[in-house]
Amino acid sequence: THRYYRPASRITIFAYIFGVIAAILMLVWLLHYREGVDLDSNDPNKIFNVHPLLMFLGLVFLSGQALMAYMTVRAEKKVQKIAHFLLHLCAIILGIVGLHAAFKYHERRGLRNLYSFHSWIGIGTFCLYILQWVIGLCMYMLPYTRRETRAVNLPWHISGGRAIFYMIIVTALTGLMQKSTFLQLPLFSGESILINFLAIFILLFGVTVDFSVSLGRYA
Ligand code: ASC
Repeated sequence: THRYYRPASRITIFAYIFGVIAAILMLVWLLHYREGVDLDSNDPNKIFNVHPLLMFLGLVFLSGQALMAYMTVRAEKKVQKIAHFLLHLCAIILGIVGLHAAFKYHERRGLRNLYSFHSWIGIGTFCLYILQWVIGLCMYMLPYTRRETRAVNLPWHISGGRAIFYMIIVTALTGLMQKSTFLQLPLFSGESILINFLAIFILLFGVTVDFSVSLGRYA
């Protein structure tokens, strides 16, 4: 019988574990060390905290799951493709709310927008992410594109997607470092160590997700 899915290799299982650890560390950081999350709060910090939570859950965690869908979704190719597409759509929706939280926080605090390296590469990456999604929709989901055109563009879709995913990882890590600079945490305080480990697990998630994609093609 024909096997539709690529088997989840060991590296894909590691990616999944790193992603879950990063998610737990993010929640411990925001709920235990920080003020918690609430987009409609009177406390501007609770508004801000929505930003790292949703950007991580959407653009790091869910988009990583989307990249691995062809390995992890135990169904025929068409279903994997729809899962890949919808996971990216969820990531975009979470990303929009997460970006809104950052702007809302700045407005509450009377702070300027878009002054940092983190914000510049973040906005650039999010625009590319949406562009890639729209191109993917037109090229691979809607029935108008010829089979040969799809095939010619597939390496670009995959390479471009992997580059955007690494840009997301870079944005997440610079965001964490920017926040810990603002917080002026004491060296080796519990929170500072937690943020550093969160950053390491986000990086490990990024590398292992990308390995799953690249090595999966040879499985
Ligand atoms: C698609 C799809 C693929 C590619 C492939 C291009 O729409 O599901 O796997 O395009 O046909 O070679």
